[in-house]
Amino acid sequence: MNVADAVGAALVAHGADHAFGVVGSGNFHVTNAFVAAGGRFVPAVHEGGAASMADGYARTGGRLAVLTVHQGPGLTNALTGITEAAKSRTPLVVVTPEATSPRSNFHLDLARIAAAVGAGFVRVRAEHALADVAEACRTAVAGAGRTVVLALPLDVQGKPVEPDEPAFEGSALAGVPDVSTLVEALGTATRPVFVAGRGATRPDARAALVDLADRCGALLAVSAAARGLFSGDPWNLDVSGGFATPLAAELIGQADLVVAWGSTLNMWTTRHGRLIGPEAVVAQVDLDADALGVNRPVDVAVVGDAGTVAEACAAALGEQVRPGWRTPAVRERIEAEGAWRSVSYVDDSGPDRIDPRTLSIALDDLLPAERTVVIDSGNFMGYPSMFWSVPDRAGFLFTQAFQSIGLGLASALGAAVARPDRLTVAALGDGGFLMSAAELATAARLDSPLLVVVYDDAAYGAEVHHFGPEGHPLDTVLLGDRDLAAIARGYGCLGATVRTREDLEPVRAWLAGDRVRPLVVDAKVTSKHGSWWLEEAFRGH
Ligand SMILES: Cc1ncc(C[n+]2csc(CCOP(=O)(O)OP(=O)(O)O)c2C)c(N)n1
Ligand SMILES: [Mg+2]
Repeated sequence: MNVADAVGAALVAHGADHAFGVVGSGNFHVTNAFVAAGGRFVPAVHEGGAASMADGYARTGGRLAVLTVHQGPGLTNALTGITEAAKSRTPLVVVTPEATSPRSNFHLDLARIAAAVGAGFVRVRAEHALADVAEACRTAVAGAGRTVVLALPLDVQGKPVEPDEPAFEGSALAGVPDVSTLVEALGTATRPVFVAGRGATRPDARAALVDLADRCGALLAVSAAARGLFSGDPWNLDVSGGFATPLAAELIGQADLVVAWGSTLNMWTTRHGRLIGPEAVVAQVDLDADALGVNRPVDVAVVGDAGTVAEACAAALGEQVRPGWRTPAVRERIEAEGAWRSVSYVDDSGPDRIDPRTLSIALDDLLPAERTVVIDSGNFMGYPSMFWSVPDRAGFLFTQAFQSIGLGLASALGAAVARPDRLTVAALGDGGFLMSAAELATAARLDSPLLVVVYDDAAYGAEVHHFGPEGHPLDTVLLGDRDLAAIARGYGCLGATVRTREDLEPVRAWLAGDRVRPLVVDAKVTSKHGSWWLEEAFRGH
């Protein structure tokens, strides 16, 4: 067996069941070997799309994914998606052939590229090929997860490989840290709030956190990236940060203890620190010691996995159950005011354009509760993030770690492959849609149900609202009114244009049907004002 074949098979042996990519000469053999070993390969139109598909697949499925690209431009095309994955700590192995000779057209300094985007790097050696793949896979899935570039030199791929290399070993579980100070804080707080973030990674973190919150009477909140973690819990305040409901902002602001679980309490999650009251004791639990206190001072810091630490705290509290903040009055308020749709607004829909809030609420009513919601970046992004319910943590994918527009559609395709049992709903702006529309060709080929909702304001709305109020010329950030439904039909998808609530009838019909072909909804939305979460974001620039 040669190195390329062995690497493809080893990736499957280490738990990768899906690879996404575009195949060229350099990754042809390794990709075929992956498929021969039982893996599924999903071809994308563009490597940028493939990278986001792999990212979306890994994040939604909670498992290792593989991206396979051609040498040189195949990798550079994929870099934005790889960077988003690296910043999100996605367990992803990027298999890239390597032209080692600096005189080759394809040559890149792969180690430096990987380092530059925050990814790990492993180069496959002929004599240690299996150990090198094992190291890449182990690094990808260990701890909070890591994106790893696995370089497969072209001049090594055809060499014979020794079959009896060391076997893959899973990562050892970290020990339980000292939680006494945190337990003391939990045992004395009267208005505790938990804020869980992306780092609350273990699949059973929810159960451990909810159990602990039940014991100490804590209210539950999440960062936007972890939305859905506490869905269905009666004490769930939903998102803390720019998307927080007025009620969530009010209650978090009154907390006497805020415990961040796998969240760094960044400017988004805390509205630049203003959400958390000055008197609150702040605790932070994170697997990564370097993450402790990065964004604000913390009074209690614990290095450890959120689920493990929560279990240890619950054990230390013993039979003690404190009412904390769980009064009937608070519960009634969460029931009455806990969702964005309970907040009144003045509908600015007209005959030709629909208010994005009205659109979002109408769609939330139409869509099945079992859904995977995927959000691209832009002014629009708060509407689906705030108004659409999500069933659980796997039901929400936020592609904002690199703050790139244009990653949502392909990420949604990866999510749809990971969860074909659910309807995947991608929310995009028209700018992000046009940037990534080529992957509609992939969407039309896949058999997973997909609904794409484009909040179409005929502009790079975020920039319009950023610079418009200051009187700058805006021609550079206007996109013009395009027929996005027609574009979608050209790729083999279905398309519908929505200007009023009544125009949603084709969506209702599509949902009631077999949903075999993806549906793209070009929703012509009003955009008189910039969104308040965007104003919040601009404070950081
Ligand atoms: C790759 C990339 N290019 C440019 C930007 C700057 N940018 C941020 S939001 C935005 C506008 C997005 O427009 P659209 O997708 O239509 O969403 P809208 O803001 O109109 O709701 C732009 C250009 C970015 N974040 N990422
Ligand atoms: Mg737009």
